Amino acid sequence: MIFDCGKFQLDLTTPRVMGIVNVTPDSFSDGGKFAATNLAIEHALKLASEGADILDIGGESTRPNATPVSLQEELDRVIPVIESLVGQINIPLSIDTYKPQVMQAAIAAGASIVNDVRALQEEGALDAVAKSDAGVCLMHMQGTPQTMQNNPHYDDVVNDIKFFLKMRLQASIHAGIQASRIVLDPGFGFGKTREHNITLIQQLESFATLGQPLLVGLSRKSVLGQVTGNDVDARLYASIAASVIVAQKGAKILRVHDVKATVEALKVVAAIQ
Ligand code: 8Y7
Repeated sequence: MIFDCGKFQLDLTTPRVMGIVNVTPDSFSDGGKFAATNLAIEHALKLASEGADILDIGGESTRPNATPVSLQEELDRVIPVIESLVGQINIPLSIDTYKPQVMQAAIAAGASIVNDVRALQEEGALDAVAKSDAGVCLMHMQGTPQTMQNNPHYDDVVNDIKFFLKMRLQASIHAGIQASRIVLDPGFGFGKTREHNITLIQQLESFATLGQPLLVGLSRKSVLGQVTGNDVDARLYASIAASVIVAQKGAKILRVHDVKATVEALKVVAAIQ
């Protein structure tokens, strides 16, 4: 299976690792924007040297209750990082955004993948991707980051999410985005209880019927905190366990903070399979 992202043709025969690069000055206390840019670039280069196959660059936190960021602020955060990285490393860069203007600017700056937690539902987002040759990740979310963890409900969590992804896949293909450019993601933690997340992991194989590669993000997520009792900065071992399990259940791209540990764990999975 090949994931077609313009300049890059990513072979998904074995699972790939997408390293997370956050460009959010609020999480870097004082230093301000210049410091945030440089820290993000440094971190991205470290993840690339650890074996990341893709880097996912985001300028707006999608955590529950995070404050929204203006278009200009988001551009100011992510574009300098993308511009710098395209000249330094030769792996696909992904832009984590739901805003079509950010998608367009990031692609112009050299990004090869759009990672959209709103699955191209924003006005103009389908067109922004369709008129490029970038790949795209369509993710499921119930509600918005502000409200999604207030009592999420599904009739049948697996089938409801599969139906949503199937509809967004159809809309994307209809807009002119070839199926070879599309990966799908159940969106762990985005409007899901602990039980919803566990059920989705248990039944991850059933997403194969959608016929597209699956991207999974479970790294350091709250379901792993609920299971282990650990805070977010102590969820590495739980994250590795989750990565190994979803890789065995067919996930093709793993979105993670801890690239080195994940790459090693996946080598063990590959050696056994
Ligand atoms: C995911 C994601 C986040 C995910 C995809 C976090 C941006 C929250 N999670 N994108 N983004 N899938 N495709 O804890 O699971 O990393 S942000």
